[in-house]
Amino acid sequence: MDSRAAVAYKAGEKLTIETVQVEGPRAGEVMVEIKATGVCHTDEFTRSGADPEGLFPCILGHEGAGVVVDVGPGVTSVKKGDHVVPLYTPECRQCKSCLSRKTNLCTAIRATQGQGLMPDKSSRFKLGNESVKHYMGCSTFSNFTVLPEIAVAKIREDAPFDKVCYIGCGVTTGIGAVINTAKVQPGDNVVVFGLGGIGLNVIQGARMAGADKIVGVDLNPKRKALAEKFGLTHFVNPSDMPENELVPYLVNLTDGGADYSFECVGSVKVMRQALECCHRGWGTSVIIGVAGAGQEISTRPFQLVTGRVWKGSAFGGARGRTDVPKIVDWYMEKKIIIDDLITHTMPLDQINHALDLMHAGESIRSVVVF
Ligand code: NAD
Ligand code: AHE
Ligand code: ZN
Repeated sequence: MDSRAAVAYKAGEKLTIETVQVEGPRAGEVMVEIKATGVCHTDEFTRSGADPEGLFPCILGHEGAGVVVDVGPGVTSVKKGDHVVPLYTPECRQCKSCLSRKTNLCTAIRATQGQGLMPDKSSRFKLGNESVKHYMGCSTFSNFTVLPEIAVAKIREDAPFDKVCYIGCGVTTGIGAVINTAKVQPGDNVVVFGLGGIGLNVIQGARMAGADKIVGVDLNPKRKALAEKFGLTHFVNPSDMPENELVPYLVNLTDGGADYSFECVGSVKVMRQALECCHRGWGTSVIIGVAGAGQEISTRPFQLVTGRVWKGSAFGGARGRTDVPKIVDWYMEKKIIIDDLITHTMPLDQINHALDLMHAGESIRSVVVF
């Protein structure tokens, strides 16, 4: 069938709105009509060419919500008409990783997903005669997309698509990093670097966990007021002081260092600051940001010898099919806030404007509605 989609032809080029051809679902797959999709910094990271694994031409987007319109042979866990959130981190419940209970990084389809293909090594998207790659197994910048059934979370039908799409990445990544990865406890002091679509969800997660000081660090002064609504207690703008004073300032502000810090920028320089502002003996820093191609992190080993811990978090450590429906419930029960973070809503043909707003620091999340 035909589908309107934003196609990324080449790294660094603007997205182009096209009518692509989408093949129906094969065994174990479902076709989803995407109703809304958020635009995450990671989509832009790939479009820009900074991701060494970026494949083109492709259909980006991994933060969607929609309705199952067709299922392939053997699909049992969802049916036509079900409301779903696509999962770039699937949950097969059978692989070594799923069974370990130690990680959310299901390996069932990771290899082909990284090649921009479905598990049978083919693409469901075509533009004329040319095959178009899937992206993060989701490709939510297409009105219709195909996913393995293990890569969709069934959600309640009264949840608005244009809000809960954000649970497909940003909300779950931020809140999950606090609750699942760091396991922040009441009274902990937390420092969050980068108060964008992810960092503000880390702040709201820290407040839910009962953190004491919630310090936010961002170069954009406009982030302060919004972050305060989510639980921020102290705002720090690195440009207000010489670079070498930032870490000692944060250590002093948090009575000897953060119990937990979170890097939500994607800068290796900031990752180092985030580790080094942690408390001697136990402070843990969680890397969420995705850094550019070929970048490496560094610190003095003494930072780790003296008890600081460096960790990472993907999709907030969440097991998608199990956890996403619960997070949708939290939103519907007003336990978490999403609406204030969706600063812009637009039709598909304005998707490049969403990228401009991100670069200008004007948006938190832009959502495209089909
Ligand atoms: P965003 O663009 O909305 O926010 C980034 C924020 O960082 C902005 O507010 C910006 O002003 C701030 N910033 C830039 N340089 C800074 C500096 N030196 N110090 C402090 N703040 C600085 O991006 P986002 O959507 O929130 O994504 C943040 C990062 O998280 C990206 O790298 C993205 O790719 C990554 N991400 C990772 C996961 C995961 O599962 N690990 C999931 C989603 C996004
Ligand atoms: N290809 C990139 C890595 C990108 C990355 O780290 N992706 C995160 C999700 S970001 C969502 O906005 C992730 O979950 N990774 C786990 C995985 O298995 O890919 C690079 O830098 O090479
Ligand atoms: Zn994302």
